[in-house]
Amino acid sequence: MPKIVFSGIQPTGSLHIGNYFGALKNWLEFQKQGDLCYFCVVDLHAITIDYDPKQFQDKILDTIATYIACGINPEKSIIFIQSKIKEHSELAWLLNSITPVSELERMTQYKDKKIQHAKNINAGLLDYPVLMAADVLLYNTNTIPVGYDQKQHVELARTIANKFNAKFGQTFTIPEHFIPEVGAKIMSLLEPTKKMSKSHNPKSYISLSDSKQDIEKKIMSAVTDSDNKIFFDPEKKPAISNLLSIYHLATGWTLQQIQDKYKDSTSYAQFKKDLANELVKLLKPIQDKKQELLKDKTKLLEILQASTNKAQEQAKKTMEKVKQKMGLI
Ligand code: AQP
Repeated sequence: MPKIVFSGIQPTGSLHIGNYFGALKNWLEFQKQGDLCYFCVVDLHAITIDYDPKQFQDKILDTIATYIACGINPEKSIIFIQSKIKEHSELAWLLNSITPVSELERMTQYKDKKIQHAKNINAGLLDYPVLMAADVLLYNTNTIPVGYDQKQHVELARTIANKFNAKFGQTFTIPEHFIPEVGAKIMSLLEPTKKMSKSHNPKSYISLSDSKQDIEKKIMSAVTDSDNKIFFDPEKKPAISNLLSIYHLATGWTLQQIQDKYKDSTSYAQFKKDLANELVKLLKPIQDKKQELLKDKTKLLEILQASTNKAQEQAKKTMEKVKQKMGLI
């Protein structure tokens, strides 16, 4: 049975290799398998932190172009912008009525974002996981490919769906997360115990749009320990282990093959140089394709129209069922 897959990325900035290895690369596998895939640009999630409305449309378009440049094919997968389908907000409101505030307050992302955005702790920041539950439940999703950071939100979406089904009768499919074995949590280049994030210091992440010079500079100055030995041990050597994982994901070499290659190294310099080169090789075709797509923004939006119609049709069907179950007219 083909799966029904839903996933999204916030247009909060240029996507980074954590988004690529943790999410996008796995989306391609589902697309290749012939699953029914919904890949959304979750702009309504992105407005829960401070943002510049003048730059927002460009960021949304940049994210769409990145999806397509990475290989998401609008003829095979459904690519759309969340705010174009009003049912996302509508269902989120209805699900709010069965979601305990205490569940939302214990979400790790909310606790982190409250500290990071201390001057703008808005209701949307707290309510983020309910909108995410609405995103996935609208499409009868059974599989949600995400990085490790989103696991807790997927669990809450399951709780909400189960609660709704118990209260109003069988309505929603209970979705499951798909978390890749490697790449689920790419760490910051500056603080290897924290996850790579696009809203942190740009030196802490490799953006998919970074130039060769930027990639080299960032990898060469990535934090490491001082023993100059290259082996995988996330506990004792979080920084080198993170770089080894990135090397593995960028090249397809096994961790053992990479460790063997550098077993006689007496410094990290050559390892870092090679890693930077591999990332440049990986990202160059994506960057070229993206630039090409962004030359004609009207056409880029037109490409999404058929996808948006398909998503709209399904969202409408689900909402009709939900409203009827809830006793709305
Ligand atoms: N460091 C990461 N390693 C692996 N996967 C990651 N993802 C994000 N960071 C990593 C996965 O990418 C998808 C989209 O994430 P998002 O942009 O919607 O939100 P996020 O998880 O909050 O990502 P950022 O970069 O940290 O964004 P900001 O800084 O704007 O909050 C998700 O599947 C996520 O798991």
